[in-house]
Amino acid sequence: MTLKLRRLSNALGAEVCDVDLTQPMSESTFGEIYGAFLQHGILLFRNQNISREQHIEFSRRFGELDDHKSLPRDRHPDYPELLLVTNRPNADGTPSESRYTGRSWHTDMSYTTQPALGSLLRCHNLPEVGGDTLFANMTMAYDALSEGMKKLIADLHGIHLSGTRKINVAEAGEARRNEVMKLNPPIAQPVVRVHPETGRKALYLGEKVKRFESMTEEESKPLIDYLNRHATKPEFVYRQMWRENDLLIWDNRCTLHQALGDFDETQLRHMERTTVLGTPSGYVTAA
Ligand SMILES: O=C(O)CCC(=O)C(=O)O
Repeated sequence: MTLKLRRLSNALGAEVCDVDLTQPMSESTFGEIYGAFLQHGILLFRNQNISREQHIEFSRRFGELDDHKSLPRDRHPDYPELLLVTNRPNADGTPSESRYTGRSWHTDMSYTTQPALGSLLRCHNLPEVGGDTLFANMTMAYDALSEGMKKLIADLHGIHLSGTRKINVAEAGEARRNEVMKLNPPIAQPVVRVHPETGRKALYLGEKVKRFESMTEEESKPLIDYLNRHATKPEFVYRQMWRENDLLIWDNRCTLHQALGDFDETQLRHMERTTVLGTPSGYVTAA
């Protein structure tokens, strides 16, 4: 079969128009999907009324799945392969721990030494309007830098911290932040990452990076801020306006994303994510 693809934006992404994920899929069709994933960075499958088992089974074709032990409170109680991104209150009426997941530019699990290859996010419930997610193409952003800047950042490592977002402390609580920090010590990752499959260079930063290795926060901040601002300019970005039963996969090795929170928080937004483990990258370092 030849996949029917529709590009989603100039920067990245394609919709796969003619695949039904409730049906068995041949190796050759999956091979085409994987090729399109590498080429476009994001693939969107609309109208996929799949079960949780089918979500997990399809995800496994991309590689080994994480059991989300770095975020134990956010995983589905019956399916450790599924991470909840939801504002549905807990059974005891307390607010969901994951209601603010992803509210800053990041790439999944960069704060571990086995960052994610890809993530497959399924939209279960949406607010009346909004609840969008932004994605940015880090290969394109890297390519657009000057040769001087490329040289300057070539050997830098950014220190990726987990659970440091102010919103977590203020609203999810100090206890959760400390738990996540303890499970996830600071990790130094190359600022320029070579994609293990395409061989292309991409910026690997985001707002979890507070400083460069061997440099202070004060020294690092202006350049980190510049690179993040550069990388998330509109020309590198796609805005996903979700529909229920969308399944979207992104390549964490060459994209950043951010959940916008552009909706009425009293309305339900419920997403579930599988995370495909990538190749080892980075090393544990001091905060
Ligand atoms: O909820 C979203 O749209 C994105 C969630 C997110 O950032 C993530 O799963 O890493």
